[in-house]
Amino acid sequence: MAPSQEKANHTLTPPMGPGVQSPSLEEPTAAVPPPPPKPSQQGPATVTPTGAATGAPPEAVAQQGMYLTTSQGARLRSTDHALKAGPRGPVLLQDHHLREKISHFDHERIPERVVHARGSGAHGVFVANGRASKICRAAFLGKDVETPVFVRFSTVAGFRGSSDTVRDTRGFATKFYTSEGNYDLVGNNIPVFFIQEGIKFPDIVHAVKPEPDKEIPQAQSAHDTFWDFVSLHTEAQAHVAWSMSDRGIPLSFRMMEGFGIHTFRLMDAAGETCLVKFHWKPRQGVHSQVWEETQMSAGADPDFHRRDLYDAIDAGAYPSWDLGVQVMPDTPEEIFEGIDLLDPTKFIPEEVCPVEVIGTMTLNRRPTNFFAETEQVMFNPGNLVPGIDVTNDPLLQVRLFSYIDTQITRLGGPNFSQLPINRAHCPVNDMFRDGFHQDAVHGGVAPYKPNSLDGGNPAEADDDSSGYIDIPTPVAGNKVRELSATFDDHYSQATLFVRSLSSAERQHLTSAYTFELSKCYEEAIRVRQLQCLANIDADLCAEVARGLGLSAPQPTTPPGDVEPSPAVSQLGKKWPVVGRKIAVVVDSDTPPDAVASVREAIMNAGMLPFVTAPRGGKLGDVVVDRTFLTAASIEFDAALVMVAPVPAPDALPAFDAKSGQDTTGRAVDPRVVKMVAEMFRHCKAIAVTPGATSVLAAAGVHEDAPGMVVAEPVAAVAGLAGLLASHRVWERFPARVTHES
Ligand code: HDD
Repeated sequence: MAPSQEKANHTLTPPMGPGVQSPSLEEPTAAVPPPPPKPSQQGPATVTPTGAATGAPPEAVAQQGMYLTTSQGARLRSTDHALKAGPRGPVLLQDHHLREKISHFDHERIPERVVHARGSGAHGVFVANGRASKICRAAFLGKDVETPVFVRFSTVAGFRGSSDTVRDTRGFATKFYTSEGNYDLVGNNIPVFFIQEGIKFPDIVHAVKPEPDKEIPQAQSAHDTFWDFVSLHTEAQAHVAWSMSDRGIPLSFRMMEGFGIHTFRLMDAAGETCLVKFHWKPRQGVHSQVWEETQMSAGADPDFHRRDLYDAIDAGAYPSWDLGVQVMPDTPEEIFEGIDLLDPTKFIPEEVCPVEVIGTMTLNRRPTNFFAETEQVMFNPGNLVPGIDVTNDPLLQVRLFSYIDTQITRLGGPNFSQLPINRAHCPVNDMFRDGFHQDAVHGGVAPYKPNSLDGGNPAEADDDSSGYIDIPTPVAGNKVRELSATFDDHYSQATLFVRSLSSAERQHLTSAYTFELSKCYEEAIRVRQLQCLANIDADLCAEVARGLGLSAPQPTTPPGDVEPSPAVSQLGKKWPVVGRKIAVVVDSDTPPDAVASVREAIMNAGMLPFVTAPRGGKLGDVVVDRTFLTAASIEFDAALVMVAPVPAPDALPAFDAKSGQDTTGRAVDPRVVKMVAEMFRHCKAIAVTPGATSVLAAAGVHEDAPGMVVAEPVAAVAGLAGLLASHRVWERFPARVTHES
């Protein structure tokens, strides 16, 4: 994937659509048509609830005409002043426009999602490679079939206005607008879940949400009620291990894996079935922030992930994911290699069952209107198409009820499927009528079956084209409130995960547990969680216990021997650098033509340059993207510092701490020094041109340290790209941390 030539020449300033004038300083007075939606931002095709294209232009459903009107279309003279009895008199109730304007405003907010409230979405396309046709009859999985998609990424715990970069599981929900109806794959970025049964969902959510007396903390799991629950409800331990790892603090939505978690049943054209688990594999690589970065970005840019997604799409660096499946035989016991496929707290290591790629999704359009699309989109794991079916996973079964139910409150009634973002892109004839916010003017007189008055319409499908085929499997048993004994093992997959991590990841995991448990007020909860850690891994338990100043308990269930799964580690691989962000740090001494060439070299490598200068405006023809005042180290994956004349003086300038200048007499800007020091600490690649080495000295960074490049600008870009392929300079992390050190 490379950015298109046209897109690659981005300026990182907001694009203006054709015919849209730059805003003037004065308030415009002449009437002009409303701006059309930007072609790159159009929502899905406008179709009626019965599927017929309306033919209406997209703007017909938005604002029309050149004049301000009431909601009924009457033109208005003024919207700045209420109608009053005299210029100093009381406001008159008679003012229709005032009442209508304020009343509509009073009802602008809808309830946020009870979980996953904070999220952002994008449109795109899924192209199947046809490999799944052997196992699944779904039309959208046929070779080269292109299906429009809308994806919403989210955090779970935080409110709608919370920060993007908190430690949390991320939602990864995809709506495929297929020719056979909408198919929703509503997954997360972690392959296991907290609970085995849906009936426990309110409990885990109540535990992680802010505590009910003070309503703190916001969007955090580092508090007593969360650790109280998960240390008692030990089936949560595997998920907790994943969310305490780097998986809980992704660098970008673009760089997360996605998992369907549950086992699904696929059926081919001949009626043969198999069991699968779905995986999304980001072509950008799987990368995370480091903990300090998450906290800095929560302050410097709470919209960090949202902005990153939209910046990448605007720059033409469209993120893409391969969709893959692990395919397992559909046996009566539904157990694979000793793992119960109905237990959503378990995953199947890729070394045990490889992931086979069945298609690729590319996100290439951001929404035109956040509320209409990202906020109003609804997902439902029960939205299935012919060929894809659920299993008896007791978590999934309850989800099938919950997602429709919640929309009735959140989207204000039963007609949420008629909202443009939720409409199927194929004919819909559901015989549902009336209800709040009914958008359709249905014809016919017989929304019931059987009927003769509408000629029998709608007809029923045959088995070949019908969704929701119930495979006639025998169901028997007493009514019980219990789970199969094959769900009893709560620890071995947490052990497997922990022992699959690299040293640096393991260090992050230890720090995360220690940090979170240190935030609990109740010692009994810390001790109880240490008991769980003892059952997962003795070293991990000992390290966390040391950090907490407690003693490590003996396990009650000693960890068994597990085969590690290298695939769960995010380290040790090489990834494409397309879409990675490079700060090009310059000042008034940097020759503009050198900046222009570096910018071009970065874009030629598929990366995104951000020219960062002491003040805004232009350097020659190059637009300054960030100033030293607005730039933050956390925004960038790497930096190229060229704050000095090029070519360099003979002797590399050093920093004189007393004067704050370098040995050539130039002041070293403390904001650049801070950025370099932070990026070094966060193990990011840093390049400096030979004339700028005093910045390194001022930041206390040695030019021979791992991941440092001292080179002429264009050569430095190649050096940075080489380092970025591993994401971070992992050698800078100490081999193993202990809390004594
Ligand atoms: Fe859920 C939203 C993912 C279990 C009940 N869930 C929601 C979203 C995602 C997930 C990504 C956000 C969708 C969007 O962007 O609009 N949920 C999961 C996964 C689960 C899971 C991967 C386990 C494997 N969820 C789960 C259970 C229940 C729910 C067991 C209830 C019993 N989930 C909901 C919900 C939400 C929701 C309350 C909130 C807003 C919404 O549905 O539309 O119904």
